[in-house]
Amino acid sequence: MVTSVHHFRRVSSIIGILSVVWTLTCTPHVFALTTQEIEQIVEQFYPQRLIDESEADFQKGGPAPFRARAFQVGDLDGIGTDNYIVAAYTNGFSAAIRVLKLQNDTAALVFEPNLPLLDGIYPAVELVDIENDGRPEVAVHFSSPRGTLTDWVFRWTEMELSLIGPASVNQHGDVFTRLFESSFFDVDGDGVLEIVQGPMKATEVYSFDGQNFTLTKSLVFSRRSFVSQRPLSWIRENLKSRAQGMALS
Ligand SMILES: [Ca+2]
Ligand SMILES: [Ca+2]
Repeated sequence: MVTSVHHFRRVSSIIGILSVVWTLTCTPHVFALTTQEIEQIVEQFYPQRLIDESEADFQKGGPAPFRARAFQVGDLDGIGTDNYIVAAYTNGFSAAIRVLKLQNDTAALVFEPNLPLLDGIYPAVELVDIENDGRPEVAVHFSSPRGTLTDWVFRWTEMELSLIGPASVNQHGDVFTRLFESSFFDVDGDGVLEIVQGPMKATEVYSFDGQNFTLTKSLVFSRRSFVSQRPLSWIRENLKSRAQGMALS
């Protein structure tokens, strides 16, 4: 009898442990989403206007419809949970950026910047904490037909992505980034990342003033043809050392 009670208690405690494990593994939670499930969510939010544009173009004899997308999951609002997806989409020509918010395993489109001049072939999304405050900023890169990357840098401010990277406005009032082939690098070692841009025309260093990036250093290459024959990895390293030299001098 003693043995069977003891046995019963052991079985009960095992069932108890199993139910805790079951609860932990089966309770829906943002963290429980698999990469494949997140990819499906990102695909569901592929912008219809990019599909329509591709198909209209194809009907007029253009190239076959094309889709590319990239994304990162991150904690944009710094609450300790990776509850946002930043996704970038292209149809090979036009592009879009969408911020999706995850909640109870569902996603909602919460912001899409109105930037008609976003374009490119393949997108890439990078989350980088520029001023080291625990909240990531967003850099989105698009490859161009010439192979160079254009870079758009944003900051998540409450409800929207605001463009903080260097940008200009064309005659129609549309904003376009002035960044290409850039990288983040702490030139002056103060813990805040600068943007170092190059490599063909000039080395430019943009510094963050808390609101935007502004040009703080510029150096034109005197032997452009020499530089352009070098591999990109060499150019990037050279840019970094030049940028450091400029900051120190
Ligand atoms: Ca930050
Ligand atoms: Ca710095």
